[in-house]
Amino acid sequence: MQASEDGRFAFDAEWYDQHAALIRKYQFLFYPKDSTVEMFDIKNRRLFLKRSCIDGLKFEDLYVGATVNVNSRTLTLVDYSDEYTKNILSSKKEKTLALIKPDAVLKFGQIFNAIYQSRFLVCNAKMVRLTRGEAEEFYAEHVGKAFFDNLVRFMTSGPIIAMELMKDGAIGAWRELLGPTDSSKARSDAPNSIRAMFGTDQTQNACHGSDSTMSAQRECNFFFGSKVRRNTAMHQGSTCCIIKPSAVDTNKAGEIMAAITAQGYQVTGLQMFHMEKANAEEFFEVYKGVVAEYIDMVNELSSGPCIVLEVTGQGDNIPTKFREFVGPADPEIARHLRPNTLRAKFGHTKINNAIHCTDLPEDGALEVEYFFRILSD
Ligand code: 3AN
Repeated sequence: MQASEDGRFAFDAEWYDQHAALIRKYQFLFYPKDSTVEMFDIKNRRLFLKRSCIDGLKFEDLYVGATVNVNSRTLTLVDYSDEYTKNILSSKKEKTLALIKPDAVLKFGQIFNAIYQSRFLVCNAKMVRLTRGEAEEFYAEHVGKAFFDNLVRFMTSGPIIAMELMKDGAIGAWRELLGPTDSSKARSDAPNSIRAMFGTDQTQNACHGSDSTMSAQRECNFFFGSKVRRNTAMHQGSTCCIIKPSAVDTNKAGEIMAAITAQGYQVTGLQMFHMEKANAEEFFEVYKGVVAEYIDMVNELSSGPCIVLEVTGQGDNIPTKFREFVGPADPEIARHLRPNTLRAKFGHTKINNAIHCTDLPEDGALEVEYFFRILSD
């Protein structure tokens, strides 16, 4: 296809058709003038979607690697399909890898919040624990340096959270937000930086950021390609908490995470998911025919990325206790009756109520399993 005359953007998009077990390829066109989308089926050389509005889709959501929901299909934008789109978008948008290191993982809510406040888009996130071999490979450029052993020991000492961040000039912007490598220097030279606020010294310095386009690509691929596939979910005495797409989209996820840990809960698993509509239907199946809002719940859960947490805590019956902390399904009711609950603070409507949590105690393990074993594979 040719460069656009009326400023439309063109991407190559793919959709994995589970039934046919094959990848279908489309050309995806976005017209910023009226925010409409048009799609062509590449193999069959025909119009697939007549130019129309897609609910909730914004220009900022479109970049290579993004997932977009169109007519119940979760498409991945795999490349720019014309020079115009490439020139305009690729020169600005950048991806970088951020790691929350073991010393700062308990502060992950505040760090996510700082990231959202600085207007980064979190495209992917997952909590993992590195093996020694993985940490050595990740830091291969530092082999032989005096601090190498110490660094590897530290990076394998507990869970870390990997994130793929995106914005214009993301690599430099994230390093600026991090501050100097040495946390003491950060406190004197950049007191509002993440390392100043959350780091201890030169090795235990809270977070990592890629230092070039090449390393960003390698490092994002290291965590979100096929290499590090495990997650840290423990599947024991835990419950499932989904920070819903509408809360993620309005940059509330960090505040919600911080509120959960401030209440004394621990987060032992964390992963971002881009739900297919079919998966959202399957996950909410127990509500079908029972809850009037079932279809809206499914649509909301598949409308964009959600962040799923495995939550544990002191004592028994975590699903029941955590559910009380999440509060009534309707945030209006929650604000009247239980103003300290998560839904009272972060919810808007019964559908956009910020959080899903496991309802029945016996389902806690099943819901955690659905995300951290079934979908994550
Ligand atoms: P940055 O993470 O600021 O880019 P690098 O890439 O030079 O810093 O170093 C990678 C990691 O190695 C740092 N984040 C830090 O944890 C550790 N490190 C770097 N320099 C030292 C040092 N002189 N002493 C101890 N640890 C260090």
